[in-house]
Amino acid sequence: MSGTGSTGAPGFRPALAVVGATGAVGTVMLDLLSTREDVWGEIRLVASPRSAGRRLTVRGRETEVVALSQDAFDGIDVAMFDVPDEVSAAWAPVAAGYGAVAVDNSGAFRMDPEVPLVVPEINPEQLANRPKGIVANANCTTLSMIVAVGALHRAFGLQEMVVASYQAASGAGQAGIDTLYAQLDKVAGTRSLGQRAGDVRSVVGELGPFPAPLAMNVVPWAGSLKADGWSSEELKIRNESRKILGLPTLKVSATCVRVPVVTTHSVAVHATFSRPVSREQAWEVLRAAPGVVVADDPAAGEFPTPVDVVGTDPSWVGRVRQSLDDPRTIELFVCGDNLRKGAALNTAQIAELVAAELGSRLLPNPAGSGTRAASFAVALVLASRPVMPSPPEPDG
Ligand code: 2RA
Repeated sequence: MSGTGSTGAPGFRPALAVVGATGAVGTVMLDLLSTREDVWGEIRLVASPRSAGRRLTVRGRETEVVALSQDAFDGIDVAMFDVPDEVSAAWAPVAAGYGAVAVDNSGAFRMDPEVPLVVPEINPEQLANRPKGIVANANCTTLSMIVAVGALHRAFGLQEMVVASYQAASGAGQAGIDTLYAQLDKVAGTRSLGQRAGDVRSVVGELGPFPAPLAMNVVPWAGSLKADGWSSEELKIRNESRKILGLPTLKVSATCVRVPVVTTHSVAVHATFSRPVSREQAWEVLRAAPGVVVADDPAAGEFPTPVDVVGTDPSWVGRVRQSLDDPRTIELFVCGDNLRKGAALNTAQIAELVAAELGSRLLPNPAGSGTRAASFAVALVLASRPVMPSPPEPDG
């Protein structure tokens, strides 16, 4: 019943299950698993019964996808879930019951006080607090900005944050990507569109998962309607930022907007700290922060944009300014690939930390070695560099 991928330190390689291997995030996950340092023994690909039997390539090996069932977790040490909330809610506890550590990318457990919400650059120590055997990954919009904001918080003490997101179509899954491309096809080449109310709407046809046309438009809505006009996405940014930063009363206001970008979320952040912060001080902290790249030279036209950031791992930060009205407030613009750091990469980083922890448990444990091993693992995971080129696209 328990996860026992391949026991016996020092060559211990935990067995990994990737649940949701055939979805948009699952596909990026297979690419990451194929290019990051290989810490895994068996990699078992799991998906809905509809996708079972497909063959996908991971780490150069063609692997058959198995159907989600209890048996899928037998012998598994770490199970990643890239599936809808209700699937995770039902199956992550099953994986944990089989002795695996479940790393869940859905919203099912993020705010559960017995489930840590981990961003390895910010709060890796929370990984140890997992009484349910489940660790949660944050929402892609939070993840796109929190590594940069967390570094600034550590240096200057965050007091309040106002953000506006510019979210890509792929945040709404494959249906979002398909809808955007279909709408772009329909508006392409018609030079009169966008000059009369309703003309774009009448041409694009299907709205897909969006409440208004996305091509040639911006849509001030993402997620579902919650109390008093807030969207679920806006509340996630608030609640998740509070939990990750360990600031349960942090003031956060968010407005989430969908833009006609395929992949990579952007967030404009207005962050107020406990003391004055100059632009130079903010740059210095951001440049030293793991997982952050500063691209900030507006005179040279240098700032992050989604089309330049997509497919990369870091959070890219530009347009850093000290507020003209409050020296304690910094304005910045952050771009992060919502399918990589916003989803698959953060999940992979958490899983790698768990793998290191499981491996270190099997080593002789002289006083202090656990702590040293943990710090070393965090450093390795954050180095986050591909160790081999991407293999060809999966054939499934
Ligand atoms: C979105 N953040 O962009 C969501 C996906 N989890 O719609």
